[in-house]
Amino acid sequence: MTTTSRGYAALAGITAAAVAIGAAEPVAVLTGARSAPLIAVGGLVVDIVPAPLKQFAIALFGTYDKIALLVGTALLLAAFAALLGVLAARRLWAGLAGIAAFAALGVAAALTRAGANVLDALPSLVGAALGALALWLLLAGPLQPELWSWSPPVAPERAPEPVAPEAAPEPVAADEAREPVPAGGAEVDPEGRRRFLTGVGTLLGVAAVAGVGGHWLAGRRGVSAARQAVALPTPSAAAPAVPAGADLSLAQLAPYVTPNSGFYRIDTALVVPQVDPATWRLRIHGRVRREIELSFADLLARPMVERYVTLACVSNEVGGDLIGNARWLGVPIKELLDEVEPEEGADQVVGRSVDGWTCGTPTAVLRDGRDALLAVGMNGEPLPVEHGFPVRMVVPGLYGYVSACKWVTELELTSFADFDAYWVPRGWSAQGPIKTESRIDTPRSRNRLTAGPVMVAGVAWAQHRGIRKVEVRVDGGPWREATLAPTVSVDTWVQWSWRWDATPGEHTLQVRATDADGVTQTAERRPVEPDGATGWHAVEVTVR
Ligand SMILES: Nc1nc2c(c(=O)[nH]1)N[C@H]1C(S)=C(S)[C@@H](COP(=O)(O)O)O[C@H]1N2
Ligand SMILES: [Mo]
Repeated sequence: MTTTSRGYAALAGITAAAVAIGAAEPVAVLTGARSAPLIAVGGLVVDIVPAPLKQFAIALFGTYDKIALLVGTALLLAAFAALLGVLAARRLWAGLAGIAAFAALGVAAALTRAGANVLDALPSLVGAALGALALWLLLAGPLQPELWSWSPPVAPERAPEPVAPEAAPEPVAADEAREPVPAGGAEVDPEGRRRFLTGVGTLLGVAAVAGVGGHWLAGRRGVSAARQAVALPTPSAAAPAVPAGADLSLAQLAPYVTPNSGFYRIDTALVVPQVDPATWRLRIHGRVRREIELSFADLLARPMVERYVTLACVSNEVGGDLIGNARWLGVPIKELLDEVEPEEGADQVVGRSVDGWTCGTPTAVLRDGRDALLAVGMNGEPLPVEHGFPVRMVVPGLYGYVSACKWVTELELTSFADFDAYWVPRGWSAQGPIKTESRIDTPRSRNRLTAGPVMVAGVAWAQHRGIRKVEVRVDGGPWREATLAPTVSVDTWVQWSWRWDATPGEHTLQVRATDADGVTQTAERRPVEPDGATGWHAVEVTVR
């Protein structure tokens, strides 16, 4: 095979893959976006990939880790498809077998997603069938450019062009020199080439239209209309007003209340679950005396409280931004647990999402009187779909991975001895109380400042314990106490500020917080795994 024909074969393989992926999308409109092959395989990868690799992806790509995964999967698929095309040009059956293997992977991935049914195999099967058809059309069918070694000769062997003696010899690729030139010559018959490339272009166009159109249609089947139709009830216990001065409103400083659009998002869902509130149910069951099941209307009919709670991710590095503060509206989980009457020893409540993700929360924490909520509202709106619409859990004082189940559909009373939630077998601690932490928001590292007074400010948090003190120091000097802004409650972060008389030179600023129990944030640097990072945040600045 020549380099040219190998290029054409690779192009045919990539085109067939594009047809397969594109054709699967309109089918996934019927079966759900999660059953589309790329998403299903990506979801499988998310679930089986080793935890350190996942943490690496989160660290590297932050909240773009999903896009990175999908782009990576697509590039890998394209590489395999190119290889498959080259194989198929020699033996078509090898290419078709390769497509069948990919179809099997897609089907297996789609069928192992939580709540999957047999129909979820359809997108991969239809995609694979049409991909195989495309491969045949391009390599062996009416669109083939007739340059494969086994294709029938189309042109009589031409005499070699006479080479002018003064011309430099053409460099010849090693394999071209070794392999006999197939009948028909290494040159592509221009008619065949036009037919092939037109075919490739048309198929890629059809794949793109099917893929983009199908994806768009699937999106329209989403729940954003149902979300807009939700009328949130007035809380029977309103959130306390945010005290004047809680927000210092400094440039670079995180606002006291995080807007929904800027709220960090972390979850394992490659496509955001679309849960229709009309069919949503919450089952509270397991080791209880009285199992209950609630509809969305049942939930909305209950007395609701509104509370500010700061949510934090266990994967947040020291100085990181996987933390946000919002006003949540919801039903106290304690009241629901009182109704079901958990059995003695049922020390864990497992929140289960529609996509099968689980978290395990201590029953005692949910019943100790703190504002643990089954939330339906976030900052005065129904929950944004990516933040768990229609219902999620919010528990002050615990990291999200053990408490903040989005798209929640089940609360199961069990014990820590009997059940490991999603992240536990992946190396994370079963217990996840939030660690006392603080962050410098302004100035930022590498900021250039002018000598004189500089406002140093940031946030500190120790949800449900509260922050007593924040201290700052320059270049390892004495700790200086910062001013704490007022805050709504011990369940939220607090802004702090300290006026620094900056002198010219390179300086390092450090911060540490002390919680209301009197415990000062440890200097010991520990990684996020298994139960949250520790250490002091530092920024390095230049003052002129
Ligand atoms: N269904 C579901 N809920 C989930 C997760 C998830 O992967 N799936 N991740 C949890 C984690 S690790 C965190 S930190 C919070 C983040 O909530 P947010 O995306 O609304 O900020 O959601 C939690 N709830
Ligand atoms: Mo998290």
